[in-house]
This record gives sequence, structure tokens and C-alpha cells, in this order.
Amino acid sequence: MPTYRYPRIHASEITPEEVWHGRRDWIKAAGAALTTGALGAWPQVGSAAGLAALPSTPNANYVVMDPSTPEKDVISYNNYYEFGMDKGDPFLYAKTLQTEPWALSVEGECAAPKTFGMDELLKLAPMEERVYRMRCVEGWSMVIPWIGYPLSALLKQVQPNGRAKFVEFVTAVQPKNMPGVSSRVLDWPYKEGLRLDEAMHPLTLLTMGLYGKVLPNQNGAPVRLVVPWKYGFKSAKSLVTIRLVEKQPVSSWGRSAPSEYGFYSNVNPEVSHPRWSQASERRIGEGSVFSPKRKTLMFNGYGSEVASLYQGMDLRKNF
Ligand SMILES: Nc1nc2c(c(=O)[nH]1)N[C@H]1C(S)=C(S)[C@@H](COP(=O)(O)O)O[C@H]1N2
Ligand SMILES: [Mo]
Repeated sequence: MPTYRYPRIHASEITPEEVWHGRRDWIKAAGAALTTGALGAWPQVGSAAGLAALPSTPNANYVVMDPSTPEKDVISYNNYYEFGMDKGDPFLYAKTLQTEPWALSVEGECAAPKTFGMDELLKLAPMEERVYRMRCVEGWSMVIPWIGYPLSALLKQVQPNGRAKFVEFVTAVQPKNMPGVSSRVLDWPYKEGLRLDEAMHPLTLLTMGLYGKVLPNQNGAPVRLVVPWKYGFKSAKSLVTIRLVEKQPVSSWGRSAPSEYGFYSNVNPEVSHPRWSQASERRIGEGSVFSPKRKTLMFNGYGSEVASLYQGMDLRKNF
């Protein structure tokens, strides 16, 4: 098994820049292992071995009674179509994603548009650990300890103006590094959108880590969105542009199948996907495929926090 460089100091002593550069060292070490053919055991499923620690403070307001999904499942059962359509593809192929250098541009209807480097993003606001339930539109779910801070902290930096009503999220396209983008399953880049008030909601997390470490590539390194009351596809990975806009943006899934993937895509057990029910879910890592399913909760269990955003709206029409 190749030996990767681990940070040798305690996580709490690491500054954000050291975290970032630790990640780069790891990526270099991994690259060297690749070219020397020393990659027999790459990567160990079990934990995201070798990824730099990302210090954070647990936020006690965001905990889940159910146990967290084992790390090995969180990092090996993924949807990241840029790296293939099978759940195991991102784990196998996303190591080619180029995450250094990285820039995230926040632009559009705002007074102070700005491009942020990772060093800056890592210290923009206090890093929190938040355990969220995640529900994929395909009928499976996980409980994941994410690390990040509210997206609102970033959006406030650019001072949205009065015309900003929606937020568009655009993710990375690296044709040489992403075997999936040669396929026409989706229009690349993968895009998503939220209403401005959804984007500013305290639950909406700009996410840079999970399970105490920086994000594995397959989970959307180096920075992604996490919106826990919506189906998983709204949580766009590997963000490069966040654009404040006046009109409701069209998402990649909405463009490919508008009757199946609505703009809102709030988790709703009462509104079926046209091809399957959304009333229940299989929790990954729990029991077997024969285990009883769990009942899916309205707004994925976050109704007390987000239901007011949709007061008076017909959630069947606005699916
Ligand atoms: N860029 C990009 N982001 C994406 C996807 C994708 O294919 N490409 N898949 C989405 C879907 S369908 C889900 S369920 C979640 C899965 O996140 P995870 O693999 O970290 O659990 O990522 C979402 N973000
Ligand atoms: Mo999903």
C-alpha cells in the first residue's frame, strides 16, 4: 500500500492554508504513486485515508438521531455523472479531478463580484461540522457529517442587489479528467439553482469537508453545495461559479427531463416522481437490500425550518 503524507500536527493547530497545502502534497504523492505504478492498493475503502484534516466545531443545532452512514459508504457510493453513471464510478475515476489551483467566482446581480481562491474560502467564516440527512431522488439516503459554513456568509460578501432573485450554481468541466462528460446524458457543465431566500437559508451549506477531512474528489472537492431538504441533485459538486440572477435558472436535470425534475425538488413523500414513489427510502449502509425501508419525511425532516419558505405554494405544481 502506498504511503501518503499525513499532517503530523494535531488538527486543531492546522490553519486553513496548511490544510490546503497538505491536500496538495497528498495529491502530489498520489500522482507520484500513479506514475511509479505503486498503486496496487489505491485507494483503501474504509476511510478517506491520506486526505488532510479539516478542523471544525460541531454545531449542536444540526445533529441527527440516526447513526451517521459509514465513511466507506459515503465515499464509495456516489452520484457524480462527470465521472460515470454507476454509483461506484466516482470513487474509481474522480482521482483525476484537478482541484489545485481552484477559484470560485461569485458574480451577477451584486455590488461587489469577486473570485475567491481556496485559501480565502477556507477562512471566510468559522468551519462547522453539521450532520445532515441526505435524500437522493433515486430513493436512497445517507446521514453525513459535513464540514462547511452557511452559503449566506459567502453571498453577503458580494452584496446582492435588488434584482437578485435566484442563484445559479455552475460546476467544473474538465474534459480530459472527466470520462463522463463525453456522454450526452446531461448538458455540461452541471448546473443547479435556488431561490435567493433558499440560498440564504441557514441550513444551506457551502461545504468543504466531511468526516473531519477535506472533501474527497468523488464527493465534490474542493467546494460544493449541500441543501439537505431537497433531493440530492440540487447539492452541486465542485463549484466554479455562483451567479446571482433575476430569472429562475434552468438546471441540468430540469433541462434534460422537465416533467421529472422540477426547480424546487423539495423532498416530498406525497409527490411521486413520474416513474416511482418517493414515500420511502433505503438508508445506505444499514442492513441489506432486503431490510425494511424508512419512511421519507416531508422536507427530509427539515420542515420546521423550511416549510415557511413555501407557504401558500402548491407543492404538487411546484415540485
Ligand atoms: N457536479 C455534479 N454534482 C452533483 C451530481 C453530479 O452528477 N454532478 N450528482 C448529484 C446527486 S444526484 C446526488 S444524490 C449528490 C450525491 O452526493 P454524494 O456523492 O456526496 O453523496 O450529488 C449531486 N451533485
Ligand atoms: Mo441524487
